Amino acid sequence: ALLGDLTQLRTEFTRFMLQYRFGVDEVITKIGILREEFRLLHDYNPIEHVGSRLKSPESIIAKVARKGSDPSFEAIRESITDIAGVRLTCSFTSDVYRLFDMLTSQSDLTVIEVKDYIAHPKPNGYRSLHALVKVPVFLSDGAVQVTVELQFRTIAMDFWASLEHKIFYKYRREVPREVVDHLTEAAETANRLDSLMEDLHQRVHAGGIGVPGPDDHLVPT
Ligand code: 0O2
Repeated sequence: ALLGDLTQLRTEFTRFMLQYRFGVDEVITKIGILREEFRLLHDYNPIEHVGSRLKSPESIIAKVARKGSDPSFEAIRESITDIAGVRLTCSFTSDVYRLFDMLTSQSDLTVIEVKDYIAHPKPNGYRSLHALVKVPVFLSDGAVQVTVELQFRTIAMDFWASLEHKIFYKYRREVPREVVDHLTEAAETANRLDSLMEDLHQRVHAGGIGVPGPDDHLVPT
């Protein structure tokens, strides 16, 4: 009987994780459509990189233990909202909000929660726009609403977050004050870079800096 129980549990877990994988696939397809349409219609690609990940079983279990949630699939589905994650790295800050609007306004997506760490950065300087959404996945026995965590950021925000994450783990979460201060300063520098790039982007788009003519003096790059 134990073997039967284990086999059933394994099947249930596989189905559970599969739903999140399909949720990620649905979101990635949506992003792919926007990207292609942008390229064809606007001759411009606002998306630099798309990444996705499923939380490992170990991390799910650790989070369940941390939160003290009921270890049932239903309870985990409700309490652990970042099992499926999609990260969208955009060129400019305005693109971050543009893509966020385009995705979250799609009628089959339900927005559960939005955290704007760009308008309100974390104390350490972390900046990104987060949205928790539910996306329908149609399975052989009906539709399920799968929760996916979306993170929208610029290349500069991503650069900072990736390196901060590495340093954070190197110190096993006990980061010395001096390092924290340095990281916060680096976040401000990344933010300044984003502002400069956004400004340049707006000026180029507004036609302020035109395409050079044959007599224009060009600075070699
Ligand atoms: P990983 O490896 O990216 O999955 P919770 O998710 O419940 O722990 P909260 O506050 O509800 O926490 O979630 P929040 O703030 O919306 O964001 C969680 C995720 O955002 C993190 O997931 C990171 O991906 C990212 N994030 C948030 N704050 C920071 C930060 O200070 N530095 C970096 N580098 N990333 C951050 P995970 O599960 O921690 O990591």
